[in-house]
Amino acid sequence: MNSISRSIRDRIADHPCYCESAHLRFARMHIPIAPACNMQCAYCDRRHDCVNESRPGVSSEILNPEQARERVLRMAEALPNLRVVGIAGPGDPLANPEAVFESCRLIRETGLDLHLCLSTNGLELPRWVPTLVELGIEHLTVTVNAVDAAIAAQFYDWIMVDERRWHGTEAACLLIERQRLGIEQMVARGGIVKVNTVLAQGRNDAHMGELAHWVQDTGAFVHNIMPLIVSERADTSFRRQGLRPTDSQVLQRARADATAVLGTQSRVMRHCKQCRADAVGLLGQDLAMEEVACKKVC
Ligand code: CLF
Ligand code: SF4
Repeated sequence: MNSISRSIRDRIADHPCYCESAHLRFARMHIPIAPACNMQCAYCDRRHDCVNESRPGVSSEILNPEQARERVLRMAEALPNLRVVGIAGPGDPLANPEAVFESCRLIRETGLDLHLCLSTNGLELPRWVPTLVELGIEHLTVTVNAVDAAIAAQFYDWIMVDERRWHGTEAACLLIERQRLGIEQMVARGGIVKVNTVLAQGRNDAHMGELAHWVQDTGAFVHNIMPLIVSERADTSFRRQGLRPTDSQVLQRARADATAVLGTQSRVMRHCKQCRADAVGLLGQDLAMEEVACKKVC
């Protein structure tokens, strides 16, 4: 599918991440309600936000569902261009299902006309697709760093399934299978799915064409390839291995490889700001920081 169908175009028209022309006009807010995670990515220091959907090295406060609802009400009043409430950490939302689903319910009950958007590593996605659909979550992001088990295995120190830690290619196969199943189920139920990929030079940069074919086959709509950020403060496997932040030429080449497969520029995101799990405002704006600063002053 190389042309954008009308209905999808309408449904992403005011989403600042899924539609590039929307990102200078419409705001999103993240509610930091998900502290736990069910895996250890090789680029993540668990003292900080989920790197799959945010910038490392910036910790967030954690809200409970009622506080999340209050913040959404406050921000909706303050920002008339607010269109999206995103749940992106600081851990994995589906490793914190009770708090996340309760927050979504409370936000839905406000009657505000806002998209609910969720970002996950996909490990627990298949079992929760019906719940996400029931809650009206139409925009879903799944971080998929590789679809070749040998490459993917380099991205995860371990994953936790059925109270057991899985490692290596065994873990990678299980994760990739669940990511594919979850995305396909979500697409089959009318969801619009974005795949995020953390691009690590020397690990998955030669793999983007193959990954983009996989994205196409699953029915996911947007592919967002993000550069690896290596924080000096972070203690991660990739940092210990000496990996460097992704070079901009390598990033451009990877995005070009994905575009060649997906067919149109609009299906490969280039305006991602790797925002915080509590960011508020236009992409690139960090109103949350100002809000925190204000609280301290007050
Ligand atoms: Fe947030 Fe993510 Fe929804 Fe957007 S962010 S949960 S899809 S509303 Fe956007 Fe931020 Fe990039 Fe994410 S710029 S890190 S892609
Ligand atoms: Fe960190 Fe996110 Fe990976 Fe969990 S899924 S280990 S929070 S980057």
